[in-house]
Amino acid sequence: MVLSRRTFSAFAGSAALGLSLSGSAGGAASATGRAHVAPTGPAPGPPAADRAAHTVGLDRYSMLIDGKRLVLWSGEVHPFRLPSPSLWRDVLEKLRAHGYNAISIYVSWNYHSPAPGTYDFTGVRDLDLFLRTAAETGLYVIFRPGPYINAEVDAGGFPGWLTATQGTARTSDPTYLKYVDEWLTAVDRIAARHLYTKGDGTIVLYQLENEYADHVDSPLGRDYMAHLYAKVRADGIDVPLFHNDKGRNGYWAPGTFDTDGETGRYLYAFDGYPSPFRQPPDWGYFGIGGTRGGSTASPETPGFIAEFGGGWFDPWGGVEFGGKGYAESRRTRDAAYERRFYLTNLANGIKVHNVYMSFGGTSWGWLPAPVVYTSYDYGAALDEARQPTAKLIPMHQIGQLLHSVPDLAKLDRAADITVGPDIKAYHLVNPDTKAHVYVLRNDSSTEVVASVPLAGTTVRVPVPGLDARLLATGIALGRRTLRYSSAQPMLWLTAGRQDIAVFTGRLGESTQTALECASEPKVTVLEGDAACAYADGVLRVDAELSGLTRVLVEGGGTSTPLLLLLADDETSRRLWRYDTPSGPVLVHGPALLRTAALRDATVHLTGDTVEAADLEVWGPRGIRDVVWNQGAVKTLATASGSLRAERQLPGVPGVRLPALTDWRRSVENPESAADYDDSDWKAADKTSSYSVTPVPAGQPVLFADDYGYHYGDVWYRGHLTDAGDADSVSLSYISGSQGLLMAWLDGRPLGTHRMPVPDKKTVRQGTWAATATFPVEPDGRGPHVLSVLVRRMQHDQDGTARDTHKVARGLTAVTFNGASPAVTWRIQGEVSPDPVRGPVNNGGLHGERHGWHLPGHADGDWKTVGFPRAERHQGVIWYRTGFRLAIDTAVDASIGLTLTDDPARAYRVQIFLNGWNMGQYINDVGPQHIFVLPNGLLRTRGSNTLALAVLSDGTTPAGPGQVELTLLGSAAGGVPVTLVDSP
Ligand code: IPT
Repeated sequence: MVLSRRTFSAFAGSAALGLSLSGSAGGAASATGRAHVAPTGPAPGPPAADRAAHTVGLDRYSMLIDGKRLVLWSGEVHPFRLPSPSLWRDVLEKLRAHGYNAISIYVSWNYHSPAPGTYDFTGVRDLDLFLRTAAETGLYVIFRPGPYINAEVDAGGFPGWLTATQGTARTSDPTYLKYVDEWLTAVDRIAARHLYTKGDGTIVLYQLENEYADHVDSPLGRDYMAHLYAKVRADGIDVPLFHNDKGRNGYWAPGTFDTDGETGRYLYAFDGYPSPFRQPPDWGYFGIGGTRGGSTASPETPGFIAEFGGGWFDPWGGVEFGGKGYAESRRTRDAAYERRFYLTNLANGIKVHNVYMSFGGTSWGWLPAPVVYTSYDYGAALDEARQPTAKLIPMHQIGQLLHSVPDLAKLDRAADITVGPDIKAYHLVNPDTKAHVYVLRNDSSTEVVASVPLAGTTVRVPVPGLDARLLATGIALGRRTLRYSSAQPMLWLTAGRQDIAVFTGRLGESTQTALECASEPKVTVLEGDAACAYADGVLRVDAELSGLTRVLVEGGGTSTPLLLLLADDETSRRLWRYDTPSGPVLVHGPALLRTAALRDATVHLTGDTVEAADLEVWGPRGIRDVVWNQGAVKTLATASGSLRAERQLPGVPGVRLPALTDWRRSVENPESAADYDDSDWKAADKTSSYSVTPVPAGQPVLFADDYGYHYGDVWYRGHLTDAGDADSVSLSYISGSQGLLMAWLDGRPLGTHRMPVPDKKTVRQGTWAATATFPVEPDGRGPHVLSVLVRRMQHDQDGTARDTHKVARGLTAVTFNGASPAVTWRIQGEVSPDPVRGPVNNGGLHGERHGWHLPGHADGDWKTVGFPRAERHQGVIWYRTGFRLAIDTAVDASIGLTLTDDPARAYRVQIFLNGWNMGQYINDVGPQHIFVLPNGLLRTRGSNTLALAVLSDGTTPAGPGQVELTLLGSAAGGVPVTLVDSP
C-alpha cells in the first residue's frame, strides 16, 4: 500500500539527516562480498572520517555505502593545480554546497618525485591534508594516482627522471614495474590512511592506470594490470578498484585480467567527451551495447563514467576555441549542455558520474603537457579564479535531487512513451518504489512544448531548445507523494515542524505540480502567484517560475505541513542544504553557504556574499538565533516557518589594487659569451640513451634528460676547433609545442628558431622536431664557442603506451657545413629542485639558477625602468618589482596578473610570484593574458615580489607592455588562508 511506503520514506528521510556513524545496515554489500539485497532506502548522509568501520560495496545498480544506495555525483579536481592548501577547502566547500557528493582526484607522480626513491608530500604537495579536507567537507573521494594519468601534465604524470630509465612504461616491463611499485608504495601509504572502509577518510574508489587501451590482448598489458591490482591490494587499499576505459570498448572489464582471485570488488568504468554540437550518446539502458560496449561489458557493476566532459582543454594559440580561450569552452558546454548530457547519462543508468573538470585550476610551473598552456580552467563549473559560474546551477539541482530522492539510485528502463515530435524521452522506473523518472531532451534549437503522459494525465512540459529536464512521479516529498510535476524536483527535507519541497526550472516557465492528498488540504500562497485547486485526491498548483513562489499546504491527510517552493534557476542557486547531526538546514539568500552548525538554540552559518543578500533559515525545531560568519543576525519568524534576517547581509566591500611600478631590470645569459666559464657544467659526451629518439651516428647524446635536466630551459656550449671554414650550422632539436632555440657564436647572436603555432591537426601530433640552419662566419680556426639555449617546453604524454614521454628534449644533432670541426659539448639545465616549490618550478636559465626569481634576491643594483618596454634583444632580460596588498581578512579577493601588448611583438614571459613560477605568457601566440595568483602564494596582507623572465628573439621590439593586477572576483567570506612558505 502506498501509504506505508510514504511513511517509511518520510521516517527514513529524517534518519538520513545525521551523519551515518555506524557500520553496515542489514543486507549490505561489503567490500569483501557482493550485494544480496538491493535496498531503496535513504541515501547515506555526508561522509566523514568518523573512525567507524564502513562497507563500500556495489551491485549492478549502484554503489552501496553501508548497504545504502548512493549515486556518486562527483567532480574532478587536481590538488596539484592549486598550489595553496588553504584554498583546497574553498574549492571543496563550493562543490559540496552545489550538490556534489564526491570528488575525483589525480595524483601526479612527477609532482611528488624529483628523483628515484624521493617522494615528497609536504607543503603544497600535502596529500594527507587534501584528503583530510575532503573528509571534513563531507565529500567522498575517487582516488586516481596513475601511475600514468595523462591529464595534460608533463609526460602524462611520469616523473622527468623516468624518461631516462630502461624499460617500456605502461607494460609489465620489470624495470618500469620496480619504479611503479616505489611510487605506489609512497602514495598508497597516504591513501591507506584515508579509506572510508576504516573511517579514516572518505576514499571509496581507487583507479588503476588511466585510459589504458593498448596491450589489451597481450600479456604485456594483462600482467601489468594484474600487477597493479595485486600491488594496490598489498598496500592495504580495500575499497573497490576500477579502470577508466577510453571509450565504451569493454577494455579491462571484470574478468579480463587477474584480480588476485577476488570478484565483485573491481568495476568497469569508461570516459566520454562527446561533442557538445551533436546528440548526446546513449549507452547502458538505451544504448546499442554490443558485446564489449557500455553496460553490457560489465553487467554486474553499476554504470560508471569516470570522466565526462565538463569542458575541454585549449592548446597554445587557442586553436580549440578559435582564440577565444576557456570562456568559449564554458559557453559551448554551458548549463543547458550539462542538463542535456548529464541527464542522458543518468537515464542510461550511470550511477557513478564524474565531471572532468569541475575545477580545472592552473598548470603552473612546468606542469603543463605540450598540448596546453598555463591555465587549465577547462571551462569548468568553478573557474580557475575559484569563482562559481552558472554551470554550477544544474549540478546543484541534480546533486540535491540525487541526495533527496534515493529512488534514482535504482532504476530500470520502463515502457517507451511518446511525447510528440522533436523530444527524446527516456522513461525509467524504480522497481521497489514504483517511482517513475523521465528525462526529456530537446536536441533542436527551438523550444518544444511536449505532451507528456504522467501518472495518467497528459502534462504540457516546455523544453527549451538544446536543453533537457528530469521529471518524476510517485516520489516521496516528506510525508506526501508527488503525483507529477512539469518542473524538475530539486530537494525535499524536514525542517522543524514541516516538510519542504523544492521544484525548479527556467525563469518564466509555466509549471503544474500535483500532490497526492487524501483529503482537501488548507492551501496558502505565501509569496508569488500560484493557482491552487483540489480535486479527486490531488492538489494541483500552477505557477509561473519567477523568484521563490511559496505555497503552504496544511492537512490533507497528514498533520505535517508541506512548504512547496518553486524556484527559477537563479533562485534555486541561492537555496543551500546542509546536513547537521541534528537535522538538515535550508538556507536561502547568500551567494554561498559553506557550513552550518547547531549549538543550543543557535544556528551558526558561514558563507559568502557578493551583493547584499537576504538571509533566511529553516532548521530543526528549537532554533531561535542565527549567526552568520561569527556575527549575530537579528531575525524574525516568518509564515514560511523560517527565521529571516531583519536586514540584508552586506555585500563585499570594494577592493583596490595597486599599480605595479618601480620595475628593476637585469640582462642575463652570460652563457652566450665566448669567455663564459662553463667548467662546472656537465660534459655532454654520452654515447647511448634510453630515449626513443635515436642517437645520430657519430654524435654524442645531447638529450637533456640524459643529463638529469628535465624541466624548462637548457643551455649548451659547444667548444669548436677547426671550424674556420664553416659557412653554416644546422641545429636539430625537439621540444614540445612552442619550443624554441636560440644560438650565438662567440657571443654574437645567430638567430632564433621557433616551433610553429599548432593548428588543430598538429597539436595532437605529439612531437615537435625541427632543424634550424644559421649562417656562420667564424673568424679564424678557433677555438670558437657555439652557445645554444633551448626552451624545450615539456615532455609528450604517453597516451598510447609507446614511450612517447621518452622522445628527446633539447638538441638532438649538430652539423656544420663547409667544415668538420671537432666539438666538445657541455650542458646545463635546472639546478637541484627547489625543496619547497618542488621539481616543476624551475628550468635552467641563469637567473633561475642564481635565484633571481626568489623574494630575497638582492636586486638593489638592478636599474629602475618603466613599462611599457620596447627593446630588441636576443636572449633573456629580467624585471622585478614589489607590491603591497592590504585586503580585509573578511574578504576573499581573487587576483590575477594581466599582461597585454602589441601582439606583433615576439617575446614570452615566465611569471614568478614570490618565487613561484605561475606560468608562461607568449605575447604573440596567446591566448592567455590573465594569470591567476592564488592567495596563500599571494600575500593579500603584506608585500609580494614579482619577477618576470622575458625571453625575446630580437626580431621585433619586446615588452613587457602593460602589466597589472586584476580583480577576478571577490566575496565577503572565504576561508582562512595560511601563507605558503616562500623562502
Ligand atoms: C582523458 C584522460 O583520461 C584525462 O587524463 C585527460 O587527458 C582528458 O581525457 C582530457 O582532458 S584522454 C581522452 C579524452 C582521450
